[in-house]
Amino acid sequence: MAASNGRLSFYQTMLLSFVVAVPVLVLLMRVDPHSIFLFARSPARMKKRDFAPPLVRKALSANPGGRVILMGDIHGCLDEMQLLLKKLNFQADRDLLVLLGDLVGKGPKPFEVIQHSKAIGAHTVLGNHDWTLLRWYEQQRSQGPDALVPFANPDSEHRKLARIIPKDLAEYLQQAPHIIEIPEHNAIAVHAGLDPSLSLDKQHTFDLMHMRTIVDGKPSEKHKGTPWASIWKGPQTVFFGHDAKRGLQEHPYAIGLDTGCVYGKQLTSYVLPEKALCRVHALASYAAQNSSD
Ligand SMILES: [Mn+2]
Repeated sequence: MAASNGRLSFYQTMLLSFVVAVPVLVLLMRVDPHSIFLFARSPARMKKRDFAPPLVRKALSANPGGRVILMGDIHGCLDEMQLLLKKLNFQADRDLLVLLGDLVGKGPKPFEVIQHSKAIGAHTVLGNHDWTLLRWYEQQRSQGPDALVPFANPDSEHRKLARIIPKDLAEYLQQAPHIIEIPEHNAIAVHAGLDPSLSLDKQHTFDLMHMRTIVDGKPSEKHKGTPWASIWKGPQTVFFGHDAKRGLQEHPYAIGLDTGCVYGKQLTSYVLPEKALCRVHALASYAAQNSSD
């Protein structure tokens, strides 16, 4: 292969590049047809956040005289969800129920939670676990049950759930916005957080679904750092989940409601206009706590 001077000739270099590059590109295309375009754009800087969907916002209003109930991360805990709704004396035709995302993941009854949410007319923002399930679902729909998803764990429960989720339940998650606004209460619901330095329409959906802190001025998934909610100055009050490690957070303009039900702790809701918390204890511990709330 080598030329007589020990170096490759121009034509040998071209041929070798071609022989190496073509199988690599074919492989990438098989994994994800979009990857070839991404590869061409900025291969070294490609991250999971670059796959996040375009921002969807939705405004909702309460029924006349009705309450708004915001509920933290359910994670498949159907029994606790039903207990909490009973404790709240929830009336589907009167109350507006807004879930803070992560209906699925880790817990025992993911599909039942989506089914029940749909049945009682609940709205939800999209959580990181819901999004991961949808990424698998959409990839499998276009490429078959063995498709892989970039930056997603092929051994995860999401991949298995995606193969069997009923279409109408997947559609319930597909239509979920990333931000729900309730103007009459000056309230916003997101799964994880908001970047306090950006307006609502400039928020990045990856951060909306994953952030916990501000580190070096930027949103971060890390637990260590300044909680983003502590520096959110309003004027809207933001209701969020995703941070079971910190648990209940009550800042002047931000209220965190993920109290780790799936880890055997509590399922928590907040009621407007009463400004009252309502909680139930988990019936069991369904998962070991780690960082991927
Ligand atoms: Mn989460």
